[in-house]
Amino acid sequence: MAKLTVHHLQVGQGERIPFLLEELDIPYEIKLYQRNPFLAPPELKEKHPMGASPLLEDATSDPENPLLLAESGAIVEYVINKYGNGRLALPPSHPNYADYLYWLHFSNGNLQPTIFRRFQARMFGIDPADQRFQGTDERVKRAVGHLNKRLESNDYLAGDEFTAADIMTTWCFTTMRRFEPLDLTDYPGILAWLKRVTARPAYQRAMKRGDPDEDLEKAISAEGPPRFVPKS
Ligand SMILES: N[C@@H](CCC(=O)N[C@@H](CS)C(=O)NCC(=O)O)C(=O)O
Repeated sequence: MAKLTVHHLQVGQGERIPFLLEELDIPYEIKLYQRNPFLAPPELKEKHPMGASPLLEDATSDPENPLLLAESGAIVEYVINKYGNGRLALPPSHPNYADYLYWLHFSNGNLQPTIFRRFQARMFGIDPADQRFQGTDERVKRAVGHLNKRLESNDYLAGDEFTAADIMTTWCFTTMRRFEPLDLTDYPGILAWLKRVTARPAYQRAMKRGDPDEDLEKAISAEGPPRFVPKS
């Protein structure tokens, strides 16, 4: 049996990994860290050169010297291929294989940096009327509109089946909105998909273990969850 530990900085993208492991029914330990005040606390920074969450520790082969893997996308592929028998991924023979790959990579490769750029513009005090802010806003609307269109004609990002692409993307529209507000009123495809995905028992169990204080109803509402307030 796999001996896995997830290191998760609460209120963050680390939630993808417990979600994945719960879906695959793979047992794991979870170690929780709190933001200090916004970024990682020293205990997490000491674990890996990038000091970011999630981290997966795998002591299956060598308990004395466990493997430590960062990058949520890499962790997702590692777990699926090593312990999940390929479940939650589509194989190259599947007609939607290219869709699966595209949407699996879209969150970290495009959507998330795009939203984060607008968040940074706001943090740097750029006026929303300023062209530079509007450029970041236009790009967010383009990415979110693209995803919404996909979900208006498909139950899940890769097509009819729930896959790791949905797991990678969910947090961008739930917990990530605690940092950068994003009203989803004009995106009914995303709202309906969020409801479907977050109703899954695996998501509910994962959030109970990783972020029990999050209000999951608010997280999937059109207006979104409350802003993150750092502990002083
Ligand atoms: N591309 C990485 C990003 C990891 C990342 O930046 N995680 C954030 C949590 S949302 C973090 O740990 N931030 C704390 C810090 O950078 O100090 C991934 O997908 O795992």
